[in-house]
Order: sequence, then C-alpha cells, then structure tokens
Amino acid sequence: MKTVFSPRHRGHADQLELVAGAIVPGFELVSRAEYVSAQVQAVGLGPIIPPDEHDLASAHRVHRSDYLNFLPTIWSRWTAEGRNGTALPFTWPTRGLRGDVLPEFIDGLLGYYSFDAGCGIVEGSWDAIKSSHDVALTAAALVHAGERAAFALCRPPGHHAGAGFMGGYCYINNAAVAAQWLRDNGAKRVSILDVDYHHGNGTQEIFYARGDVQVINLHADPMQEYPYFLGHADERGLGEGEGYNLNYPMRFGTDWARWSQSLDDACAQLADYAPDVVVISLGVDTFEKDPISKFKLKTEDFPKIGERIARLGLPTLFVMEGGYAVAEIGTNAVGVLTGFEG
Ligand code: SP5
Ligand code: ZN
Repeated sequence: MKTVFSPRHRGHADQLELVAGAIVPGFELVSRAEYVSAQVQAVGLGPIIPPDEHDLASAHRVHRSDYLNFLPTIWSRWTAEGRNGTALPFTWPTRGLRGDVLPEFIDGLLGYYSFDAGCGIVEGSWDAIKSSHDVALTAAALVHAGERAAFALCRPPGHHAGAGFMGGYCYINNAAVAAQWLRDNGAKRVSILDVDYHHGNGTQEIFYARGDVQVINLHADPMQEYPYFLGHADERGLGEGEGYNLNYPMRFGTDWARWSQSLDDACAQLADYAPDVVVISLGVDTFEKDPISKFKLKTEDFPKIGERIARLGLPTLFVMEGGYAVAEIGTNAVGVLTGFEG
C-alpha cells in the first residue's frame, strides 16, 4: 500500500509537556514519524508520497470554526507577549467557571481551547498540524479512488482533539476529518476503529450524535488511565447516534489474549454496521515497552491486528496516532500494515 508522509512534521519539535509534576520534554517526538517512515522503506511496503494541499472544508465540518481559526494564531500571540519556548495553557474552564465567554489574552485562550497541558505549540507547529491534516486527506483520496488501503503517516496525531479543543498531543482530529471527507465524497457510512491505547475522546465527541459514522474504541479503562473523563462502556451515542458509539475499556496489564477478544467483538459490530470504508486510528502504544502505557501487546501481536482488520474485506485507511517506544514504533506500526497485506 502507499504511504503518505510529509517532512513538514519536523517543525513540531522540542515541545514541552507537564508530566508527573514537572515540565519535561514531550514524549511525542519528531523521531517517531521518522522511524515509521524508515520501516516502511525497510520492508518495502510500497511508495512513500508527499501530501497534496487540501483546504479545511471538511475540517470545518467536524471542528468549531473559532477553534480552527485560533490554531494558526497561537505562536504569534505567544511571541507578541515577549515569550519563546513552548506555548502551554495552565488554567481551564472546568465546572463552576464560565465556559461561554472567550477571554482575550493568550493564556486564557489556550486554556479555553484545550483540556490538558499536553499540546505545546512551537514556531513550526501549525505548519506540521496542517501537513498532518493534508496527509490524512491525501491518503483518504487514494482509498476513495479505489485503493484497497492507504497509510496516512500523520504527525502530530489527532484522536484526542475534539470539535473545539486540543489535548493529548492532538490538534486537528485527522481521522475524524478523513471520515468526514469520505462522507462528503460519497461514502454513506464510515466506521472509525481506534486501537490506540488511549480512548479517542475527540473522535467520540465529534460523532456522538451521528449515525453516519460509527466510532469504536479499544483502550485503557478511563477509571485508571488518561484521558480519565470519557471512554466508559455505557457511552453508546445519542439521538441518531444511539448505538453507533462503542467503547471497550480494558484494565492495566491487558495482554493479547484479552485485547484480541475486544478486537474480535469490535470487528463483528463493525461488520454488522456494513460501512463503505473503514478508518483505523492506528496507535501502537498498547506495546508492552511503551513508556507511558500499561498494556502488554508484543511485537508479534501487531501483524495479527492487521490480519483481523483485513478479514473485514473493506477499503481501509490507516491513520497514525500514538506510540512512544521510539525504537520499536516502526516495527510495530508497519507490522499492522504488513499483517493487513498478508
Ligand atoms: C495520541 C496519544 O497517544 N496521546 C497520548 C496522550 C497522553 N497524555 C498523558 C501522558 C501521561 C504520561 N505519563 C507518564 C508516565 C511516565 N512513567
Ligand atoms: Zn495513545
């Protein structure tokens, strides 16, 4: 299959994040995407092509326009205050505060448009964010044009970004925009299957009241793990979306035997929905050696994920999400893809 990849992700670099009481170098490293790209070449998965420029029309259908318009202005607002380093929020409009009044000052705006301190912005961030969006839509267009599958090697990732906020290293929800673009270009039903270790809270929120995009998440139980405030099994969709959101929370220590039961059930539900196309939010932070995660999948398990997805027999767009064991991220992510190709 073809891989779509942009070197413009490299401008999103050296961003800091808040971890365990300290501001530290972020886990979401430039080298992540470089290792995956190198492994695509090493195994001869197929050609690596650059993205085409895409406008933000489909993005505006899943994100709030005020949020999308804010993103490219962050760095200049930050430096206008004489600051450098990493733009990060430190205050958020939680219960009991006004979430309906937009502040003017950059610190208030950053808090208003985020849910954590995991989304640092540096000078090259917006260009990387836009390139990641373009990567997803270019790969979506390949599947739309009849390819069995395509790999969007997105960086930064997207599945924690909601309609109006960033979080968890995610700014634009690449998988959600791709699903919307596929709907806008003729697909009647789209399924998003999110296999990242963390719950894809942004994707769930975006499609929660819609029946035309099924969202299925396999993830660490939010009682124990980030993002903590969404991803429980009783969240099943609302209104026209009722029954089209499915969550499979799993406990710390989950291994392939347990995780693959959820995958089998998820795939059966997906097949019942009978979508025209499947979008896989492909995180490999379920890996046993991931530095921020607590599942136990082994390198040999990742091709089995691809094999199971291939058995659905549906056009499939893979969109890169998380995975922080940098040395193994290429082997594990590309393992899913080679498993899919059989
Ligand atoms: C796309 C994606 O996978 N985003 C993940 C965001 C996770 N943010 C919370 C990170 C918590 C890090 N805890 C570190 C523990 C180190 N031992
Ligand atoms: Zn993750």
